[in-house]
Formats: sequence, C-alpha cells, structure tokens
Amino acid sequence: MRAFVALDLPEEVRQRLNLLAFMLPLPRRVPPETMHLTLAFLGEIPEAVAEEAHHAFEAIHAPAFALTLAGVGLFGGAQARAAFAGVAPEPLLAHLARKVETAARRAGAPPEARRFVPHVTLGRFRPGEADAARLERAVVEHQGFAAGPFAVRDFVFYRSHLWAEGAHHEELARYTLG
Ligand code: 2AM
Repeated sequence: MRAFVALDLPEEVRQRLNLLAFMLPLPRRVPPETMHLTLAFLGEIPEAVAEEAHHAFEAIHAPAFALTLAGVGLFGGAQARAAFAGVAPEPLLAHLARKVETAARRAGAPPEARRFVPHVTLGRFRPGEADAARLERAVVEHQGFAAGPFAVRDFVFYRSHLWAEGAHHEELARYTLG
C-alpha cells in the first residue's frame, strides 16, 4: 500500500487554505478535505510492514504543540511544480517528524530521504502548466498569509488511494500526542 504520516488540519484552517489557493492562479488545487501537513512519506510498503510501522507509531511519546501557518511558496524554482503554505518554525514539529522517521525506519519502512520542509501543498502541476510570472507575483502578494495558531494534539497514519479524479486518503490510525 501507499502510505504516509501527516498532521490533519482543523476545518477552519483548511477553509483558509482553500481561500488562499483560490487567490493563486493554479491549474489545479488540492481539495480542502485532503489538505494535510506531511511528516513522512513511506511510499509503497507491504501490509505487514505497515502493521509494524503502526506499532512503532503507537509507541511514540512526543508533546502536543501549537502551530501557525505562515507565508506562501513554490517548489521547483523557475520550473515551479507545486504551491504551498509555509509553517512558522516550531521545534516540536521537527521533533515529532524525526520521531516518526526513526520509528518508520525501524519498522522497515524508511521514509524518503528528502529534507523535512514543513508545508501544506495547495496545488500540484507540471512545470510549464502554470503561468510562472503570474503565479510568482501572486505568491509575493500573499506572503502575509497566516493561519492559527491551532493545537496539534495527534498525528495520523494514512493510506493513499490514487484514483483518476485524484488522491483519496484513508485514515488507518490516529495517535495522540502527550
Ligand atoms: P506534498 O504535500 O509535498 O506533495 C501523500 O502523497 C503525501 O506524501 C503528499 O502530501 C506528499 O507531499 C507526500 N510526499 C512526499 N514525498 C512524496 C513522493 N515522492 N511522492 C508522493 N508524495 C510524496
């Protein structure tokens, strides 16, 4: 199965992010109900490994924290391929992401080695699909975006189903932070 670990976002934050996404000239937008903050992408893993990972995530002890979303950015530089909302620095978020990564690795599901840049993706597209100049101007214009702070009390193990209409995220388990 295709699996990842993420923070779910409060409904009002997803609505704010959806409004932000509509202020940007994006070819496609992530539907607000599937917006999330990825902690670790495990990729395709066998069910037995997912079971192991679940037990490892259950054993994580990490504090709850407050999170603020701030700013807007593009991944891919001149060849932009995604727009995202940024996250104000929060050491407890990085701490949690490290714990999830270590747990997944121990369970035999080493996450992607890309550096942890906390973000919430608003839209993904192929390079060249978006009007880069307009998009960059809109991103600069909306740098003042902020949402929260909101309480992060748990994290979620998701299974991702890829359908023609887009991704559907099935919640496998939710783990409470202390
Ligand atoms: P993204 O928000 O940066 O696109 C489920 O696919 C989640 O896992 C997405 O939110 C995605 O993050 C993240 N992810 C990280 N690495 C990925 C990869 N190589 N392929 C697909 N999704 C990835």
